[in-house]
Amino acid sequence: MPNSPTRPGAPDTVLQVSPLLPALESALGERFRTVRLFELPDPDAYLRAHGGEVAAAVTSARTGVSDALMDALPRLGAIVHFGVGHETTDVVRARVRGIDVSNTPDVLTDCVADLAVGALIDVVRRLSAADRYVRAGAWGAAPFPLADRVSGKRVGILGLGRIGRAVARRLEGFGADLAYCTRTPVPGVTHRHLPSAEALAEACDALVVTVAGGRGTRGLVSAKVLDALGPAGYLVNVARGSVVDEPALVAAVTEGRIAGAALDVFADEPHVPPALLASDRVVLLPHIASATHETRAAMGDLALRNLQRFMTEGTLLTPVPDRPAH
Ligand code: NAP
Ligand code: 8YV
Repeated sequence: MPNSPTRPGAPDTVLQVSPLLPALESALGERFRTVRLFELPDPDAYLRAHGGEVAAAVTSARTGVSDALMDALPRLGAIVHFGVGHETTDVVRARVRGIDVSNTPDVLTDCVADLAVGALIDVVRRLSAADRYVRAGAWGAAPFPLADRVSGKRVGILGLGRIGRAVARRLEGFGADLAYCTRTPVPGVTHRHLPSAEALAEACDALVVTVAGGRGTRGLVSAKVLDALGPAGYLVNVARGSVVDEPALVAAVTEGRIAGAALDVFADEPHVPPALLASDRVVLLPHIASATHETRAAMGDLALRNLQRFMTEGTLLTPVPDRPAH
């Protein structure tokens, strides 16, 4: 049973843990007694004096709610994430405390899948590299080197959840030969299921990473997996930087042990390893897979509706599922 704010004498402060979409921030300010923790000169002093007044916390998928913050909020009933990833919050720990947790699934799936396919085409056909070549005035001197074909490629999808399946649907239109890896085969999916990331990498020309982040998938794309992908293979990561062993990736790219990588996420954002910045074999994106006007508005709206529902009825619209993804 979650800690409901509808109890007599219950707290009603909403704690905004991190900066959020401006429209969401305005709505929070208009509808709730909202405290912006990240702007306070002394957040610890605030928490000591007023932590017991906080009913719900709103946070980004990237920031979550740390264990220490959870501990400072004895009457917290809900953690509302802006974003689908929630590995920055210990959901099991929250559940033990009677705290419900929500995220924003589905509304971002199409945009993230669009970007994954765009990034795949970019790195395989070398679109960004060709753009740099034209801008550098190199076109007149020599023809741009031939790239690899996208249509008909063998593509492995690591994690066939909402986003992975949307990537698969798009790639079917490219005549891709698809395989995937999840802990449990997905019922009704006819693409080949492979039991490990390494087996999947071995069987494909391009590996698209769409698994959940967190402890359970940390370093899943290891040096061995990259070697299984091989010198003609491409990596696309739109999941989390933690899923890929980044030093191993840097080594594989710079030594030519994989053909290239397209990355929307990194181990220590916004820091990108200098060797990747210097490489023409990689496409580097600043964590923008869900960053469209339409999708961010839909994410903000869903986060707000979760919070509204909790503050009025003590339940959430899109609670994260019971089975921990990490
Ligand atoms: P989802 O529906 O929960 O899918 C997660 C998938 O990961 C499931 O198929 C799950 O299958 C699989 N998985 C989990 N642990 C695994 C493991 N150890 N080995 C293999 N597969 C594993 O989540 P989603 O909505 O598709 O989102 C996926 C992730 O994308 C999010 O968690 C987030 O980190 C990332 N994301 C990134 C951006 C961005 O801006 N770049 C935007 C949105 C989301 P099993 O449980 O059967 O293993
Ligand atoms: C956001 C994301 O960029 O939903 C997620 O898990 O990674 C992205 O949609 C971001 O995390 C919002 O906080």
